[in-house]
Amino acid sequence: MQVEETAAKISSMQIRGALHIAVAAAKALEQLIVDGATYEELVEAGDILRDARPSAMSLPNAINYILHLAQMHSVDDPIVARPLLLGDVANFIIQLESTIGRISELGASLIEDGDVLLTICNSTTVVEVMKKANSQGKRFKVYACETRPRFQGHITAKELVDAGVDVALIVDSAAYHTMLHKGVRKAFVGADTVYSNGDVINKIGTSQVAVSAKHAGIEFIVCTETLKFFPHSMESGEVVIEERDGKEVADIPRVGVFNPAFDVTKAEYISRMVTEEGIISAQEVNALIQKKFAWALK
Ligand code: RI2
Repeated sequence: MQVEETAAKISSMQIRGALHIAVAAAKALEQLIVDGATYEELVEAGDILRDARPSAMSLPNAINYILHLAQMHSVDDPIVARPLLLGDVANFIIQLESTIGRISELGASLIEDGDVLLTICNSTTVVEVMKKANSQGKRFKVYACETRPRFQGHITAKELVDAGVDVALIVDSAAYHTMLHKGVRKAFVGADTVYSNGDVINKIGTSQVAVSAKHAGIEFIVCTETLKFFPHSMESGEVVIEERDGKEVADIPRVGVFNPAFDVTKAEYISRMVTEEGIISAQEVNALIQKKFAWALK
């Protein structure tokens, strides 16, 4: 797929979910390298892809890592370096896609027979965790927030029901009530960006679920690949919270709309994080950044 086409699909959310957009961008860059791009052309392509969606750190991390590999291998020396670079890029993509398997194993260990769970949006990672627990013979119920305005909760519900999981959709504003009155024990959510202090950016409404979970005394669990960690959060601070077209919410003459796509959940609301490196506390994110992002922090 061409770079512009991939960027357009990410921007319009035909390709969505923090992991999927990172893999799509990595594959677009891989194709450019196959086609003989110079380092400058890769940098330009990286800029186009990076701008496609601003709030998911998986996207710039994947792009920056491939540019780092290209620099290491000197992409402009095609005969010697290009095959080595392509090998490393292919390896990176395979590793990226395999992290989800490790997270699903670890995450499933937190789900017990008879559990009642709640989730928001459509996180591939969370869905895989739940499918894994189901395949282990555990029987549990999931309440899926519909996730206005784009209803990604419907995708979650469909994927879970197809896998044989007992699932019910709720409107987003029913989350707290459902926790209190339907015996919810754990909330599982995905992530788009994780700051070094453990704060998490995820789909709008996630922070309300987290605050409600704390109030209701239930666990709030974030499932995230470390690729979503923000290595430079100490120095460069804030990630832009994407604001999307108001028409996604309502199209009423003379009525304005504010449509943020994400929000920030503070680390204090997060019980645990499930990563491919293990189950950690939000306070352990910074140490893991030092370990996983040495290439970016130099
Ligand atoms: P996975 C999604 O954003 C949601 O916020 C979801 O929790 C997160 O990406 C992570 O998704 P959007 O693309 O990487 O629907 O777990 O705006 O699939």
